[in-house]
This record gives sequence, C-alpha cells and structure tokens, in this order.
Amino acid sequence: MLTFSTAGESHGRGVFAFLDGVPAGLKVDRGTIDADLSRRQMGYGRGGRMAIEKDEVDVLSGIRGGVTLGSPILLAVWNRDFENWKEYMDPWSIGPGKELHTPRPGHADLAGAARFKHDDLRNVLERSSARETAGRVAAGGLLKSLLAELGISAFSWVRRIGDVGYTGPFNREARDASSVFCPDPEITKLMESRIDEVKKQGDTIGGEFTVVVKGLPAGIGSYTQWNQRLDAILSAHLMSIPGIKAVQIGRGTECAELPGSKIHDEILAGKPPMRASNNAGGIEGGVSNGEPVEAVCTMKPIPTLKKGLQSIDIRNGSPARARYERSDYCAVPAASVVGEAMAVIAVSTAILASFGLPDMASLKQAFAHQRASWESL
Ligand code: EPS
Repeated sequence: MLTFSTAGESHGRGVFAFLDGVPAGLKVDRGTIDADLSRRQMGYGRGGRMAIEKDEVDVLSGIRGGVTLGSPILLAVWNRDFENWKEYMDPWSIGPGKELHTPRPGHADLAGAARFKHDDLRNVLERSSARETAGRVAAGGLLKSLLAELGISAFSWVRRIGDVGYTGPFNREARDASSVFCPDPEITKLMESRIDEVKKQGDTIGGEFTVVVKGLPAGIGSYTQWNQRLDAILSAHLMSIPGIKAVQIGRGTECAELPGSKIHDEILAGKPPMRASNNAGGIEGGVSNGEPVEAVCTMKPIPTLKKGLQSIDIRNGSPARARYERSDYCAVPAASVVGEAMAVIAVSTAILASFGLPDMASLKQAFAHQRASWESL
C-alpha cells in the first residue's frame, strides 16, 4: 500500500511530503521533480510570493544514490520566505503583529477556525494555504519515475480561464510556451487579458484544466469495492486540491443530456480491443479500460480579494471587511501542475494496491503480465 501525506506551514520552514510503500530499486529522476516544482511556481496571474521562492526538492530519507531503498521517503521543499517570518512562525515563542480575525469568504479561515477552535485565523491559513501543494508536486514528480518504468505518463493543460475556453488537443511544446499552460498562443493572449482585467479590479478568476494519464492497460482499479474504484480514487485526489469545486471524468456532466447510444464507447475488435470514442474517460466500472484516463477539474476564483468581501470580526461577531493578504489573482495554471501530480499519485496508489511488491523488478514483472494479458485478450 502506498501512503502519502504532507506537512508544513506556508511561512514555516518548509513543505514536506511523506511517501511510504514506494518499491525499492526505483531510479528517481530529480530533474523531473524540480522541473515540476518550478512549473507549479509559474503561470500568469501569480502573486508576489513566487518571486521570493525557488522551489527545489531536498531528500531527507529513503533514497540513496538516486535509487529508492523501499524505506519511507521524506521530501522537503524549503520556504525561502521563512527568513521574513521567523519571528511569527517560531515553534516556541512568537511575536505579535500577524494575527488575523476577519475570515475571507471562500477560504478555509472561518470553517477551519470552527473546526480547531482557533481565535487567530493565521493558525488556519498557514496550513490551508496552497503553498502545501509544493509537497504534492514533489511527491508526484518522484512517482512519475515509477509510472515511466511501467510505460505510463501524465500531463495536464489549462482549458478555461473565466469565459475564455480552449477545446483543442494537447501539445506539450505549445503548452510549455504558454504563460497560462494552454496549448494555443491566441487563446493564451485572451486568457492573459482576462487575468489583467480582474487584477485591475482587485478581483480574482478561476477556470478549468484537463488531466490525462496515458499508457495504463485495462484492469487497474476494481468494481468489487467502492473505495477501490479508480474513478473514486482519482476524483478524490483531484478534489482535494485547494479551490477545486468539480471533477468530471470523460464527458462528465454531458452524460445527463445524451442518450446511451451517443455516450457509450463502442468496442472495436483487435488486440487489445480499442474504442470508437473515449466518452468514459478511460474508466468503466471503476476499472481502467485501456483508453487514456481523462479528467477535467474546475477551480473557483482565489478567495483573497484586494477589495475584501463582507465578513465579520470573529472576536465579537461584528460586521467587518475580510482582510487582504498577499495572494494570487489566478492560480489555475499552477493548479493544473498540481492536478498532474495528484493524478500520478492516484494511479500509483491504485497500481500498488493491486500489484504492491517490495521491489521494482517484481512490480515490473507483475505489471508486464497484466499488460500482456490485456494486449492478447
Ligand atoms: C502559494 C503561496 C502563498 C499564496 C498562495 C499559494 O504564499 P503567500 O501567502 O506568502 O503569498 O501565494 O496561496 C493562496 C492563494 C491561498 O489562498 O492560500 C503557493 O506556493 O502556491
């Protein structure tokens, strides 16, 4: 079983990712992890924090000479900004001046304070901040090496910012050349100008991104138990990304409108059997069906608004404007990188749950058997 969790506060020492159950003998590509961390920092519409940070992975345990040991892996991404926050984030004694009492509608501030009985909202936002997603991207970047050994890859792109949409295909070079990770230069410009408009108004904007996992043979996941369904595992991983309000697999909500004859993907004879379409998004009955796994995630606008929405002061319940903290105007491009990482973690979890073996050679052998039996079906 793969276990994954993160630790760390936004302005604390760093963000940490803990992975247990990664087979021994996996050659880890550090460059992939650092490239993903740096992509997560980019994207038109980011705020001032990203100019301070230069995220890179530091391995604290579980890897020796670039190869996993089979023991727990602890990854760190250090916060450069901690230098400016030492006085306020010290574990033993903190100075005054950074307390917050007016929750931002849409943020975890109020609900989080209710959960943990905090009277200083800083104690909520330090952990609920999307800074935490740097740990997810580090873990996903590492597991990309595992999936690559099994012939599987994951990628994502931005398909909507506000009312500007892109419905075309994926193209890696075009996506990487785009400031918003949308594979179309003209639409990229339109998306940039939407972000400029909201920024000028002290507002924020959301959007959508697509995540694809390619190279999965049929037979990953299971219909036999609710929590073994690949779509359940994948959507829970994607839904857990801060700001995500909807996850659709394949045609998603369009399934409500179209008749069965227009939705279900007809099976074409061949070895392996192929599909005439991929409306199911590569998953049927909670099991991969050999087509690319595809999900679309919808992200709400960032809740930190310059103009400050109507709120209360939690000390006395009186009306107050939500306070502004430095933030992003649009984080959809960054979230698309996090989505890629979470999809990698989800698929790795499902694979290791079915073929969990302590070392890479055994895992590859078991997986090759699964692939061969699918390809000769
Ligand atoms: C983020 C770091 C944060 C925010 C942002 C994401 O840094 P700071 O709070 O120092 O500006 O920029 O977090 C949010 C948008 C949020 O709502 O929490 C990051 O590393 O991605």
